[in-house]
Amino acid sequence: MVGRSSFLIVANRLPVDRVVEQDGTASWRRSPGGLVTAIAPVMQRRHGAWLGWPGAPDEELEPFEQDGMNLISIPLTAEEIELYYEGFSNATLWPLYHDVVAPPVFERSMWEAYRAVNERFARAAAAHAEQGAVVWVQDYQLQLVPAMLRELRPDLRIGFFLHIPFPPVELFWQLPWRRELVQGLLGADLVGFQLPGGAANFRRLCRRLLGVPYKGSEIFLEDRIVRTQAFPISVDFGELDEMVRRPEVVSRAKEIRMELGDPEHVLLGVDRLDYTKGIGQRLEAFGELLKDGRITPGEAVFVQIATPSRERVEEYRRLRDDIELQVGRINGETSEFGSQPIQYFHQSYPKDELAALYLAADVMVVTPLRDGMNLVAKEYVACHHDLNGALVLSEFAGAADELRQAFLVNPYDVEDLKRQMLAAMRATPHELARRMRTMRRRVATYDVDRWASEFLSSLESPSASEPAMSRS
Ligand code: GDG
Repeated sequence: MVGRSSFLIVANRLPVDRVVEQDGTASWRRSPGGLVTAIAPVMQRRHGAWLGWPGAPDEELEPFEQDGMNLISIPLTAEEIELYYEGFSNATLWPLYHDVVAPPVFERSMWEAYRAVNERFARAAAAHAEQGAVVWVQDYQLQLVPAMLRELRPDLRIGFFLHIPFPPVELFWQLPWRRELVQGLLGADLVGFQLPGGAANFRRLCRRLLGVPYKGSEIFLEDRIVRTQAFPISVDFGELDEMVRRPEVVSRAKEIRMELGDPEHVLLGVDRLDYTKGIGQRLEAFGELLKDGRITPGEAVFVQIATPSRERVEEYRRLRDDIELQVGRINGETSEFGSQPIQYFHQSYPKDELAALYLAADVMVVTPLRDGMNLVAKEYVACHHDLNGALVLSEFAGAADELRQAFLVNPYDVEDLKRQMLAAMRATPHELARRMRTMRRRVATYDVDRWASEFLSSLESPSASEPAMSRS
């Protein structure tokens, strides 16, 4: 039995995946990803607990321990997965928060399920938190949890971090449940965003919608202060840097280039198959470069890894069909015997294979139409201690704020995409090294550990105005 904890993470998913061995026995393995890596040591130090959904419908599990973390499973029914997760989270909020690049679905049944599931998470967190515990709620699936939890447990210190962009007031305004959502977030002591612009959008929204005043980063409610601040997330630089120096990863990278026919330029895209990632636009631009004769089929190969994602959501099914049609069309028009200019993979890969791919790529093409941060861009930089390699990066990715030495591009502008991809292919080793060195310094300094520790120390320190408020 897991007791109460002084530190809790509340996230849609538990940080583990179920693995079934050949003999049929099932166990859990820690999920890959920076968030878990950054938070696991804090969890171990503070006897922390992580609350989340285990990933399959109707799974009722007793609390269990894995890698020194106490895991508390929050069950979801098949209907809740459809309405709360695929519905309100991924068909309503996801497109709304990403500049409405796809039309958001507004459906009352989805909203009801979102509210009910958020309530379940809040109740579970209230039940597992020690007096005065620190609770860190993650992301857009759980925006009502901070206020629900405060109502149940006013003694807690509550933080919230949004991994995706926070939209401008004019877009957020469309949401029929806009007041409830904002009030949900205002239950936190600290609301963290990827960029200062997201935090500013949120403060303006609070004033327009609820009439609450703010000054600097602080929003003044009647009885307390909510702080808003940017904490740009990052990657485990040390782990990736070490991984790409391993002989087996180095030789795998060489092998990948050979398997691709040893072209002069290997271009790479790695994304969840998502309509926010601008995959179609970048492939279109690459196809035009081939058709215009600016590059020849044997000269460059574009490897696009499109990891399967949200496959039951209608918009994602359509996207998959569109991209696969497009890849077929471009390859059909431009291939030569034995070489296809676009190599498309709708699969996921182990981490070290991904690292070898990053190492093998001359040009990393990261061109989302909107992205909270984009870790792929930072991972690519972390993998290039050789100072080789060019990053083509969308101005609409949060990472563009930090990685100013990338080949920055407007992903809506096909000509600009073509220009920047060509510039990246033609740049001299000296220029590439100059750009990469600066970007690496940034990612090495601001890694994911720093992200987590800055958020937590900000959450735990009282705000400048707080003592004054409590005296009055
Ligand atoms: C959200 C926000 C924000 C991808 N394919 C494979 C694989 N991946 C890994 C990448 C990277 C991660 O998935 C994707 O992270 P991104 O940041 O690029 O994008 P989202 O999934 O949309 O993430 C985003 C992020 O949250 C964190 O706050 O940056 O803006 O949208 O780490 O490497 N990993 C493995 N195999 C694959 O095939 N192992």
